[in-house]
Amino acid sequence: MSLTPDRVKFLEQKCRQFRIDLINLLHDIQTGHPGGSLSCTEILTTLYFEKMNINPKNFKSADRDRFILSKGHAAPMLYIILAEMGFFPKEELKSLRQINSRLQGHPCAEKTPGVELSTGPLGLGISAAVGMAAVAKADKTENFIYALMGDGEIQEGIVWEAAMAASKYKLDNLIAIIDNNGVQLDGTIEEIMPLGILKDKWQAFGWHVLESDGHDIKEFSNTIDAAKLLKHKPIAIIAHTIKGKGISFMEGKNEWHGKAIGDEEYAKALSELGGEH
Ligand SMILES: Cc1ncc(C[n+]2csc(CCOP(=O)(O)OP(=O)(O)O)c2C)c(N)n1
Ligand SMILES: [Mg+2]
Repeated sequence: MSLTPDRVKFLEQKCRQFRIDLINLLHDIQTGHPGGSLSCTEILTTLYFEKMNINPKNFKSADRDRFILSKGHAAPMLYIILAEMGFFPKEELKSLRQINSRLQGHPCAEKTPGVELSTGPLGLGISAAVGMAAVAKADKTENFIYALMGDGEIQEGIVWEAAMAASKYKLDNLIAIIDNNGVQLDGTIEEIMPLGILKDKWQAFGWHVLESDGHDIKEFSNTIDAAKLLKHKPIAIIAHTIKGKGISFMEGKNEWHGKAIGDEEYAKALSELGGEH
């Protein structure tokens, strides 16, 4: 069902607050990945607050939906959202990337409540997601497996092995989302390794393909609804996004993939977002 205007406004407000929380956090700890966290803020928020059947109080129920952050470096935004949902205290966010913390720089399923799979090596998450979707099919559970990949990530060969397997086994319970921000770690996708026409590539590998603005919550929500109705093939959603979205000097800049935020940059970012420390 399409989101009401009030609900969209509520979720947009959440996203604004999550971006403020992210900047506060990464400035405090002087490390972390802002660019890729900011590009998937609306995607994660829509999935966790609107679409997925996940409950922190009953997290291990067999038929829960699964979310796999295959682009594991966006962990800060995932943690902010998991804390908001009540998986662990918000106070704990301050321990991000500290020795012995439950909140490592990349998600750790053994340590962190709410994390389904340890990720960080790109391409690994989608591969495990294919396995999870195959198990769900075999067990005849009604749940969906969602995996979020970066566009740089899909340059990894393992992604396409996983894509072939998902197609062979007709995993229509697998929804892979590509955070198509056009930028990777040390340059643009075009500079480093062009991907060609993504829609054609995924279709050629036997997938349904949908496209959406990845920052438009209503459109993205409708796209997820449409994806869930598709049958007999896995589904790829190409989400058009901007790396560093919401902070003018970070937008589209690979330099902000992983970089400490200086004091002046911090003040500017916060004023643009209209936030407070
Ligand atoms: C197998 C592997 N190779 C290299 C890296 C280092 N690395 C981390 S993030 C990244 C760039 C990812 O770009 P993209 O997938 O486009 O992410 P986003 O733009 O969404 O941040 C690289 C090369 C890694 N984590 N894993
Ligand atoms: Mg990218």
